[in-house]
Amino acid sequence: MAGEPQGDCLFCKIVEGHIPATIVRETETTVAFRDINPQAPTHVLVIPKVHYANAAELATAEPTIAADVLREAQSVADEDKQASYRIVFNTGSGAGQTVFHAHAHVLGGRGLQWPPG
Ligand code: D5M
Repeated sequence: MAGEPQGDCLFCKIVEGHIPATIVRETETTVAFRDINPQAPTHVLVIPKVHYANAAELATAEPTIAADVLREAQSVADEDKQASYRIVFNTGSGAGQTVFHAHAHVLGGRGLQWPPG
């Protein structure tokens, strides 16, 4: 059920500590860890501890936690001393989403092209 841990979800396993990750920040509602395949000097994923498939589902069901994710993205950028950074929420496989647990990519530390590919 949405909001509950999913046994087959990689990011739920990271939240539960069953899969290792390089965790950089943790709050009551969120975890932030370095992406295993970094696309920029700063590439951190901020996830809610609760399981929702994507950012829109999270924001609909738990708007306060969705705001926590955004606030944590800023904190990650601050800690990595990135004054400019990009937040990406891939939504749907056509947009490149591969893990169906809501997550913000926080990217910084290099020039970022617009529009993104
Ligand atoms: O982003 C999913 C991201 O998750 C992708 O950039 C790789 C990253 N990933 C996958 N497994 C791990 C582990 N174990 N640790 C850290 N990062 C991981 P998406 O937007 O769904 O394509």
